[in-house]
Amino acid sequence: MVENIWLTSSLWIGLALLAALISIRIAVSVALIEIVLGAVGGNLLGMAPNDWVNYLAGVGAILLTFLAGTEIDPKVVRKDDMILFNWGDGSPDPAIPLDNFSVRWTGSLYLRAGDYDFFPYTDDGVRLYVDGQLVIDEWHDQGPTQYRSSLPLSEGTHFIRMEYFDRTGGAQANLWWHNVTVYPLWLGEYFSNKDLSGSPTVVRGDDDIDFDWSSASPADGVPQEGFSVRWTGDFFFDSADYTFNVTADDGVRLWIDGVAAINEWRDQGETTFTSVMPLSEGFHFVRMEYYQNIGGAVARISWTK
Ligand SMILES: [Ca+2]
Ligand SMILES: [Ca+2]
Ligand SMILES: [Ca+2]
Repeated sequence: MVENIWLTSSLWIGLALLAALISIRIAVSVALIEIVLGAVGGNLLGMAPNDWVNYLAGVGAILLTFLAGTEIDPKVVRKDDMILFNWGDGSPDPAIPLDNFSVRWTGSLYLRAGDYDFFPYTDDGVRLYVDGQLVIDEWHDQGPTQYRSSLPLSEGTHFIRMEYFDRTGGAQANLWWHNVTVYPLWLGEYFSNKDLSGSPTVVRGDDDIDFDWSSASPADGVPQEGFSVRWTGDFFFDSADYTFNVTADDGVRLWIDGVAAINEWRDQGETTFTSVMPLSEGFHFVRMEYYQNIGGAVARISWTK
């Protein structure tokens, strides 16, 4: 089963790469060729929906670790596991200049049905296409900025393309997404290790992050010690300074949009950390990561204006 998924994934990656290379060669829209090749792949290679893929679908950026993005640039062609980059004043590759460079990622994702929010966070410009449709068009110079696009998607394979450029100075490019129908509040990914590595053992929706597991396991199949959790969600905020309160035993990290708000990633007893973040009115993407080493296990978050 797992081997089949890897085979399927690598075929999709290959198709996306082929589409991009052909499009560079003959200067025809990548999206068009992706859709044609995607249809060919789906019909001829028998890539039927699969329970395991279903289970993973809707998990957001993590799916890119399987289906990958493919960076296509006439200078450098390589595979990236996720679109999560902060190059600072550097560049993605020695062959690429520090400023005035651009990147295109393409990937094919098998997604569950639902309303999806897509969140690029970039410095500078960004364009995002879903199934060839331009859903975010912010191709201009700017500091780090998050955008959001909401659209309903059917169950099946969807084609994501993100294009990006850096003009000068700092450079970063991130993309997350969230299935708000399946996970209206928090999406929780529970890992049977302390560093969020590999595939999660359990993926579920959590209404709140307000847990004191003591010495119990947090979820079926996850050990009571030596586990980690990533929670992601998008929530509406007013225009105000928000105080985020995070309590953890042991380590915890918190990001609001792409901005690191709390980083206390170490063994420790139950401790509360606070960070004040100025937010604009609208939806913001919140990501909290947590690990439990041994002994007590507590994870909580709340915020107030
Ligand atoms: Ca730069
Ligand atoms: Ca820049
Ligand atoms: Ca502990």
